[in-house]
Amino acid sequence: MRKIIADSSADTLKLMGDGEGYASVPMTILTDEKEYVDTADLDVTEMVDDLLSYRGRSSTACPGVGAWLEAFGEAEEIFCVTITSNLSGSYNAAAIAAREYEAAHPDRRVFVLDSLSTGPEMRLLLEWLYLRIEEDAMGERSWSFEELCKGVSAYREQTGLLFVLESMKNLANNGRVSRLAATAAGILGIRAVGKASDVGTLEMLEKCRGAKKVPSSVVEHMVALGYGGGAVRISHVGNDNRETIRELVELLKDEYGCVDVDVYPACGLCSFYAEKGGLLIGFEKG
Ligand code: X90
Repeated sequence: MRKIIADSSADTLKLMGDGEGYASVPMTILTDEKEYVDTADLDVTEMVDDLLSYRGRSSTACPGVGAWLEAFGEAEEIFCVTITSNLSGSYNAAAIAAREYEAAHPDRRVFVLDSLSTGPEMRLLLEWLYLRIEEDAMGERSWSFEELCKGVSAYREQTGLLFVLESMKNLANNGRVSRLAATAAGILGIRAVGKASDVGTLEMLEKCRGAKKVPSSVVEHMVALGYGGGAVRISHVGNDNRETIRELVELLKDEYGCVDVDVYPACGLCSFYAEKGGLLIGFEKG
């Protein structure tokens, strides 16, 4: 049996089909008062509201080796996709779990892909794996373990991630971005637009004054990065951005002929860091 596994920064609790061949390993969000475990049971809206009025310390923790091992179950070929190893220990934990699992079961294989990104770009990588594994299971085309590893690694180079953030307080407080980079996003009405860099860090691109300019700015940056009408995945924090997202999707459809777009709420980890009003956009470059 083959299994795909991602940490919960992928905003993907279920992947397309029935869920047998997929698992999401939860991250944890911590305050002095509460611990939020990023599973299907987490009320993300409530967490985001709690955090808005919370003044104390808050942080996050990635899944440990044990959590990854548990998710592996008894699968024979396992494909893990993690948040960028430059901002989290998730990749490291998964890689250690992979070595342990392979040592305990010499006939089984585990591949761990560092997405160098998070959220909707991870969703694209997971869907790529899912569709190929389905194709193979249906006998439409065979995909060996090695081909899947190579294929998804190559696909990662063909995908990108943009973010639009109204606040970068939690990113700065937890050392994921410099205080200087975070300042603009703290000012009322200013949104920081940036991308996941080639090494999996936050790279600032532009400051957007007001929501009105967000859709065109996002599309411009996407096109500059190679977008040409391919698949787009958008996750959002809170519901204040509906109009912006609607305009963005319309632009992509009308001007670029995009037919494969999916919009959904972010799970706990990305909601914590992207904060209320945050948008994450994953897209294909070719
Ligand atoms: O291990 C942990 O505790 C998790 C740490 C995660 C830190 C960063 C999460 C970023 C979430 C923010 C905008 C997109 C950033 C793109 C990065 C390459 C979303």
